[in-house]
Amino acid sequence: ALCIFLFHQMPSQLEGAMDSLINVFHNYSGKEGDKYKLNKGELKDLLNSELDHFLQKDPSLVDKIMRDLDANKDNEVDFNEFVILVGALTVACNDFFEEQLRKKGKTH
Ligand SMILES: [Ca+2]
Ligand SMILES: [Ca+2]
Repeated sequence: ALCIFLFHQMPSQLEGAMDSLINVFHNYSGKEGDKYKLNKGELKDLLNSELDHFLQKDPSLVDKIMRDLDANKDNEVDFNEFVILVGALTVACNDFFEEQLRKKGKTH
């Protein structure tokens, strides 16, 4: 019901973010093989195009991320595994953001 609501109403900022997350995943996962999972090539495309600012240009990083994310060891990243990556990155960014806020706070 929530998802139907999302597609018919102007979403809030958070709902929009959730919607984007779902759309981005499926844009890449649908390219090859299993439509609902990212293989290594699809994961690489997604990381390069969508997380360019967060990730260093390190060719071995895709392998590492794949290994870290692939909890069920089927060599594909499904949506459950993908949200763990996004969640971890978001937490890391928030830590940075809070640190900046704290630094600013101290100067006053
Ligand atoms: Ca796929
Ligand atoms: Ca997997």
